[in-house]
Amino acid sequence: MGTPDEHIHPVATGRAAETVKQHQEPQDLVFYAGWFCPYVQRSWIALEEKGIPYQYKEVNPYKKEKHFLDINPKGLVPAIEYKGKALYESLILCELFEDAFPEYKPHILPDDPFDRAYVRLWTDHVAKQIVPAFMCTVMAQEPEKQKENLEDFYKALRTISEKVKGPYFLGEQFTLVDVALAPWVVRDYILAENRGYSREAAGQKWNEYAEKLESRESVLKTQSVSTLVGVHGSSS
Ligand SMILES: N[C@@H](CCC(=O)N[C@@H](CS)C(=O)NCC(=O)O)C(=O)O
Repeated sequence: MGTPDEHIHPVATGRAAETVKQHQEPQDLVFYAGWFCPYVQRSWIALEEKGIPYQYKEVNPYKKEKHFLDINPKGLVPAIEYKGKALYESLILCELFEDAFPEYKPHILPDDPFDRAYVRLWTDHVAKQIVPAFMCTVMAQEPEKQKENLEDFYKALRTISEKVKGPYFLGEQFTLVDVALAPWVVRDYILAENRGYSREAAGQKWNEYAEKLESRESVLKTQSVSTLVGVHGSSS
């Protein structure tokens, strides 16, 4: 796939381009994003779910421009500026939106403290098991290694599938687990086309859950036509 930068289309396309267009007006919350990035899509889904007012600013994080490094010293998207303060890390941003804008609904964390912790536990599974296995499968060069990583990916998917209440992870409520996972589901065609992955092979429950995630309106609204370069993140 070459270097990430080499393939980057400069702006969002498809439904995501319409969403970007609707969020150009200055707002207290500035969302620094790369349309192609699955981590960005997480925070973007959370913003769109809630209808929080924000201004979208496209950044190419691979350029490491000074103005952006002042916002996120790691130079990664997503990042935000809110009332003069800056913050980054996709899942932390999702939690910030939940806490700083409680009046904007739906909430993506349940009210019950046990359920909240449970959602965080399984979001952690997405971040530490599913996403790394996806990335390793894409990056692996040797067929043996690719096979091994794909098996780890299937295993991580089956583990979460057993816990899915349906239609979403926790039942009717669309929560942070779903938000964290959806951007990888919409990119799984990369594994299907290049690594022999199929949703069916991960089980019927996974297949049904994946279909629910990819057809959620907030996911569709933040989706560009091609996401091929969007698998080059740097961590979970
Ligand atoms: N852990 C970060 C990962 C963010 C990330 O890796 N973003 C990628 C784009 S998908 C990026 O900005 N890469 C720039 C680089 O690696 O220099 C998060 O969850 O926000």
